[in-house]
Amino acid sequence: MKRKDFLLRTGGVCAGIALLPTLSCSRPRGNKPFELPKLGFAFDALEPNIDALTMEIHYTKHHAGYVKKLNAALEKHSLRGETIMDICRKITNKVEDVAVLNNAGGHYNHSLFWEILQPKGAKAPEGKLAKQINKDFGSFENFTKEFAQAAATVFGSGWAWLAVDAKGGLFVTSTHNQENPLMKNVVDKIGLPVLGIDVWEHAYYLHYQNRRKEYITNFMKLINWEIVGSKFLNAIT
Ligand code: MN3
Repeated sequence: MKRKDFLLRTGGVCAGIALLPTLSCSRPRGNKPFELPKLGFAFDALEPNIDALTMEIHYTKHHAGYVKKLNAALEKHSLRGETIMDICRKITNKVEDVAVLNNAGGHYNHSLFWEILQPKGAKAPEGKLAKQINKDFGSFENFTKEFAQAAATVFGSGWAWLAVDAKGGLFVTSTHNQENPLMKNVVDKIGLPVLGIDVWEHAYYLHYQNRRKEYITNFMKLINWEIVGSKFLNAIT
């Protein structure tokens, strides 16, 4: 994929056409507030790897909290009305942006997390995604090791990601707090996330306590590779 196409798709050229409001890629949503996305499965659907109580609290308290606080933080913010992805792409870590940064990240990251965890679906990458993983990591096993290592070594709260770069290649990275690889003004490695693991303690502590590695191992069994694969195809075509 050409770099320009990637930037267009990921919003990287928005700044360049800021003077042409009719061409803006902000796609205003009529300032409708963000809503908690519907969960595609029951709270207990991921048992025993992710327990029902963790799921329920994570979704109804944590994610719902990010959505509520995001809407409040956007009330008087210039990014109000933009899509969640464009907000992530444009946000900075300046003091006046922090509330939007944390809660837009919280909303985007968790929405992706629930999507790729949906029960059923392929249990290993297939097709173009499988080929690209082999190309960029050597093998699926190597990818798994690198991803698990990135997740295990996040200091404090954060996420590990599989993301697509400007050339359509895949890379593993990790971010702090609710940051993600879309946030080009905030993080070093920029790309479009296709898979993410939440390693905040609220994601696993009730069931795993301090055993983050065990949570990561079991999370790997839950990934719906069909959905990750379609996200990858969307990113490169
Ligand atoms: Mn979380």
